[in-house]
Amino acid sequence: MKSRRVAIAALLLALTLAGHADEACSSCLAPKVPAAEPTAETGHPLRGVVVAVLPEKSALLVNHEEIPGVMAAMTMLLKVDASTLAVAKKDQAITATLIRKTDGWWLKSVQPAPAP
Ligand SMILES: [Cu+2]
Repeated sequence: MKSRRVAIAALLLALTLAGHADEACSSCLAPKVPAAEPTAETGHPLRGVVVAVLPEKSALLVNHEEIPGVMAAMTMLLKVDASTLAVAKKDQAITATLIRKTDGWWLKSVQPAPAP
């Protein structure tokens, strides 16, 4: 009975160690991914002004405010879907969600906002 309990304890210990080994391994594979990376998927709230609408690039040139922990205030190209592109207007103040994808930065949920 006692040896069986020891065997179970040893098994649990082995499982625990294996779990730790997995964690170490995945962080070795992606050492530079910051802890904030999952938020890049869900997106960051963005406020800005549309400087130009660029249909040929499926993008808006946006002068956006600082996005804390992500980027400073700047003017940059942000990709949008066709329906957003169709209603986007130059000089329009917007709020949106900034999302980082493998092909670049995208804006989702673009809404007109009161001028800053
Ligand atoms: Cu930017």
